[in-house]
Amino acid sequence: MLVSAGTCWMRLELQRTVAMTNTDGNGVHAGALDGLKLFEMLRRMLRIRLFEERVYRMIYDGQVPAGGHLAIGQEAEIVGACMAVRDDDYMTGNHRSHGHPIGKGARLAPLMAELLGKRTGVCRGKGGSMHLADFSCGSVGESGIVGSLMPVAVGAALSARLRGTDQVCLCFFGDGAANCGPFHESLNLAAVWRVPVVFLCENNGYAMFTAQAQTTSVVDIAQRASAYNMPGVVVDGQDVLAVHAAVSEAVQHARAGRGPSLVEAKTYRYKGHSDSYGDVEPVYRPENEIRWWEARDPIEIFSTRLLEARRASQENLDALRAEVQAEVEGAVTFALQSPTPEPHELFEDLLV
Ligand SMILES: Cc1ncc(C[n+]2csc(CCOP(=O)(O)OP(=O)(O)O)c2C)c(N)n1
Ligand SMILES: [Mg+2]
Repeated sequence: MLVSAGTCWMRLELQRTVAMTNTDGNGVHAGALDGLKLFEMLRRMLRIRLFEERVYRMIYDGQVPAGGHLAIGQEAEIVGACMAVRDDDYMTGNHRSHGHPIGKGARLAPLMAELLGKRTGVCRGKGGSMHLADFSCGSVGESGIVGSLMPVAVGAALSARLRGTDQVCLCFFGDGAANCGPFHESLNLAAVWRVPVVFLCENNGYAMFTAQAQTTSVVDIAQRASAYNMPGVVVDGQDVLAVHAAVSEAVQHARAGRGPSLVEAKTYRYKGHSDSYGDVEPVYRPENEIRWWEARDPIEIFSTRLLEARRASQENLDALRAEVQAEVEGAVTFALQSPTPEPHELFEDLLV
């Protein structure tokens, strides 16, 4: 009963959001982005999707020691946001953030090796799925403690300002995190100090097995921005261009020294909360809800738009998918063949 109330609410919300933020007739913001960037957006979304699907299979084969939380279905909000910032800008994630460094341009092989706990991983195998950082693309860190990277994002942005650079920090967090203390503390301090952070709420409608409507005082989490005197905007998280446009505006605001913004992307995860090996989840989402969201698949939507706007041919799309598939398989081979760390390495790279 409660779940179906949540379902109905989510559909209405998404329909309202789509109406508010839809792109132009072809679904492509004419002139805003060149063909190469559009194609790169699709490439990164495909990288995330195929990487995560491969990780999913490897989890159930027992090859990923700690399991993982997958973001399949959320690719558009990740890539739309990450491609609205520069390579030298910072980014923080959460427990569901394999895809976020990929969105920001990370190489797949060291990321896959990290998930397998290998020495060649981005954190030399010590971070794993939930605690990885990839400094090569500005990914400062991720954490299994919900909300805990939000103050870190404020710190990264503050450091940029103190060093006199114009870097910004893109801070990803979930709808569940928006009900935790660090959300409120971080938004407040970021606003008081006017630091250049873009808070990106990935509202996938659930915190573990609980629908947002059952736990949250507001319909749109972006409403909370007004409590902290910053701009707040809701965007269709399945539309990569809409997210890109909203985050670009927030980034411009931050770089101009005008402080933080809150962008809420309405999205959905197709897989369970966690795909840790052996995890059995309760039934908390109706099948028809999952099917409804799958019909709004971000990669399908964007591919169709590129075809309709004649920005790509079907052959281009097929070739891109094959290229990314090969890249993912290359990453798997690299990770499987890489050595595991020696026991003494446990005490290296520690700051005490
Ligand atoms: C401080 C804290 N409380 C509770 C948990 C258990 N937990 C792990 S993920 C999660 C849900 C987070 O939901 P959300 O922020 O919406 O992110 P999503 O998983 O939907 O991407 C919870 C409650 C935790 N890891 N840390
Ligand atoms: Mg959530």
